[in-house]
Amino acid sequence: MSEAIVSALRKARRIVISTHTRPDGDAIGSQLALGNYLKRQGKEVMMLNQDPSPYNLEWMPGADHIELYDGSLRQVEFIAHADVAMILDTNVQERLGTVGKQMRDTTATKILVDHHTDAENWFDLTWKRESASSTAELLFELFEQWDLDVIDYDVAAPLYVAMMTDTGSFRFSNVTATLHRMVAELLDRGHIDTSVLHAEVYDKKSIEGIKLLSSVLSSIELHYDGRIGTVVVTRRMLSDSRASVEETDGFVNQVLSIEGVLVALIFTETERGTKISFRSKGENHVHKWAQSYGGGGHRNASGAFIVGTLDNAFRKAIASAPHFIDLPTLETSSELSDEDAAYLNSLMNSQNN
Ligand SMILES: [Mn+2]
Repeated sequence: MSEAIVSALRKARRIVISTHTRPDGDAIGSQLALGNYLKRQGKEVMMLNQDPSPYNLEWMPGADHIELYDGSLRQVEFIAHADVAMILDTNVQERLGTVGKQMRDTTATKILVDHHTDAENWFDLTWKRESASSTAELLFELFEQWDLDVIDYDVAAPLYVAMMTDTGSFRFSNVTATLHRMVAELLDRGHIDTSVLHAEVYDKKSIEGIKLLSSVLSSIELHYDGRIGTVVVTRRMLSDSRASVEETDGFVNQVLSIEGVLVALIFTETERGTKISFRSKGENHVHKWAQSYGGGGHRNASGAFIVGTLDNAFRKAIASAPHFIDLPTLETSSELSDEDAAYLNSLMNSQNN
């Protein structure tokens, strides 16, 4: 399959690249690395997303060439007349946002490069593996197939950032020796100073963001004998801190860093409902849990959205935890509040009936 993808890209003249809404480091890094690589190969490239890049990724080479999708004739025509449409780091139309329909409807060869579970079936060619650390890792494999000599700083830096951000700086369980060999190639070919890139991405927090972190962490709770940890981000916390919601990225990892916590959840209150981010360690997979609320993602990192109040979403998610995670029985769950226990009991009784 990788040969077919490289061959389609070789033959293509016009290539459109898109990635998911609220893009992260892997999304933007992969998009830029591929975009810059294809431009080196003489291709006409358009990079189109629904949402802007996070502020700490705006420095990356080519970031100012990513366009926000506005449905203009120029953009719609480019997609319609493209030879190849690349979909990166998501495998569902809906996650592409406003640009999704055009990407799906184009007559271009639609190529998916992604590491999420449960792909939709409208792609012509796919290069996907759930166990891959990042979409960037999969892209590197395609570059290997094509020509590694094309990789310069403009390709290597975004690819490195994509791998770094999707692996929690190379510490998650999907980090392999093979990934480190790829990183070694990127450092050599891009003449990369890793400390500079790390600082560009991680040491740009605002004082408002750190204040928000402090109020979010004060909401921390442990459930089920300390196996599940939660924090909440209320609209009040956001407005009081004057931080943007993007600055909550990574907060959930603080909860997961507690010894004994298997799964960390962060509940973010929005106007329409509650967003839940799930993070987990090792074999405690959370994607099915997120899917039970219409969400999805990876086995160790998923998300979902529940319409309704924060309080309701919180109790619902906590009560359903034992259906998805191996947890001690109720009797030993000393940390479960009376209210949670009552809700869980009513849930279990209704399922027995
Ligand atoms: Mn990713």
